[in-house]
Amino acid sequence: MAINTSDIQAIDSAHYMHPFTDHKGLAEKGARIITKSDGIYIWDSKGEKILDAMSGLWCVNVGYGRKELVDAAAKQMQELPYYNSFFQTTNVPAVKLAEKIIKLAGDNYSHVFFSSSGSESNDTNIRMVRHYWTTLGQPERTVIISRNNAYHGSTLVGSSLGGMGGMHAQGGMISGIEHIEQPYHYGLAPNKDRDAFGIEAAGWLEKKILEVGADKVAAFIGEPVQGAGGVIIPPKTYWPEIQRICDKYGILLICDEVICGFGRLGKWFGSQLFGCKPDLMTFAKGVTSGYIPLGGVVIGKRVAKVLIEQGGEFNHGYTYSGHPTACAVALANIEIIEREGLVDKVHNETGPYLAQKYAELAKHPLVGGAETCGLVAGFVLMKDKANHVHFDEDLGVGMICRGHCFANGLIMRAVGDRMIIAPPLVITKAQIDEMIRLIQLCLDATLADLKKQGIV
Ligand code: PXG
Repeated sequence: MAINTSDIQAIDSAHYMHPFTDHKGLAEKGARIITKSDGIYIWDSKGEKILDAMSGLWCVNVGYGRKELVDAAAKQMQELPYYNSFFQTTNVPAVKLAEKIIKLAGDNYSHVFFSSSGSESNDTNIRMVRHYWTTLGQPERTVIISRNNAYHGSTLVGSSLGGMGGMHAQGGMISGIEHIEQPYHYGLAPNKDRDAFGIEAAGWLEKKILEVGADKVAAFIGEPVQGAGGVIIPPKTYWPEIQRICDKYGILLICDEVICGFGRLGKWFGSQLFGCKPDLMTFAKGVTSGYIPLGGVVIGKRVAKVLIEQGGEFNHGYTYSGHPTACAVALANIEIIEREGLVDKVHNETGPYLAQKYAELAKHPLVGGAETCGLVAGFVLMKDKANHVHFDEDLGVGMICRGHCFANGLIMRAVGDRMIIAPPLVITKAQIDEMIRLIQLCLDATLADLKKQGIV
């Protein structure tokens, strides 16, 4: 179907309200219309080929153009497109997917609750942990501790859990959420020993627990690696220490695996890489590689046992909990990840290769704090990295760099001045080389721009 770009842009501007978008700015420029995809590439309506180093929005783990996933959806839709799991009914794909996810998660877990997104799943988490403590006769344990710059979704619960001031400012926050500082070594304490900083940053949790009162705290929630906050990779000492502190005070640990789960960090779940055993794990995105919406919570035995044996009816659920078509696509997606050995490939081959390439990229005069973990990576654009001087925030240097990426056929995200990537797990070494060449080119163009404007 031929597409008239300016017609679609005009209708888009007249009727389609986009997420996280300044519409006045967009109307002037017109949205970029993405029309097709294959592997790690997407194309726009003008025929430009773009290397999608963000896997859509951190989700297209097996890459675009997988007919198997289309076939799985079509087959399921012909048999049973939809049915609910309320009123003592179930469906085969949901049952099989729950069993499969528990096998991947390991011994600590027994049940899965399904939703359609990461935000909904975190809402489920909060309902679940508060219900858990009430069932155990400790209803005053309601407070959830989270972190600054965290992202846990965009519903009111998700944004309250998250640590983004801009989101809190629009619509407010639910009560009972506390935040501690994030474990951002390069940003907060670059001159400190990294591992010692990890212990110190975990210690902020203990301080907050004591401030709130341990008997009031229900859970701590964190992304194993903070994604939307700018790919903040914690020191290896951080999560084991967080686990120790949660255990010490009997507090539930929730890992939000929406980005880190399903192979992104070279393990099925990020918490498996960092050596902690959360009581609850949020998932979404990579479970279906984004081909169809699905999310959920993997429930540890400690919580499941109490809810099932003592909790009575859990007054919670979504129309699409356990959606058969979404679950069938997830099963086919996990089969591809297993058959192609993508988790091990990230761990043993492409992850280490990307790390090596980022170590080279770190020599660029603009690049500070370049780090990778599996197939997520980030660096911060620095004015004077020798003296650890950042650019003035108002200059929008990250957006300048992102503009060059857009113009040169590369999707790389800017979070402030942090430039981040999360390419599909199917990316090859040759494609990593191609991606790095493009990043280098965009960095050079950004530097030239900044010099021309007299900023550096
Ligand atoms: N938790 C985490 C860790 C996420 O990254 C969510 C929950 C919410 O999932 P849903 O499916 O409700 O969107 C996310 C989503 C960005 C960006 O700008 C990241 C997300 C969503 C939108 C934008 O990087 N992550």
